[in-house]
Amino acid sequence: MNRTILAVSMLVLALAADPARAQSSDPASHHPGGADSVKSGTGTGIVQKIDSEKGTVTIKHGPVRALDMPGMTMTFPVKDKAQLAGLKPLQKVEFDLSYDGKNFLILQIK
Ligand SMILES: [Cu+2]
Repeated sequence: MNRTILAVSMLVLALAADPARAQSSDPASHHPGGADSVKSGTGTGIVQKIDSEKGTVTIKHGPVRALDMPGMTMTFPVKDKAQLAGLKPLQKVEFDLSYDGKNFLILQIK
């Protein structure tokens, strides 16, 4: 009788523990969907406007396929304001762009 109760309670414990262990050891469960992951891509375009005080550059750019962005004119903040120093309006540029799900950021422009 005692042995049966012991066996049953051990089985219950084993069943209860297993799903919990499987859940906490699954790394994917901590980052569902990857909606907050940072994407990056490369684009080319023509400089329209530079704001060295704000640290932004307006670019008429072609499609950036990695970020699902069609060609358009838009203003980007740059990570390093010093990179704006060498830019002039109507200059052709190539840029590395990141997108964190909310904001774009130019990592490098030349
Ligand atoms: Cu754009």
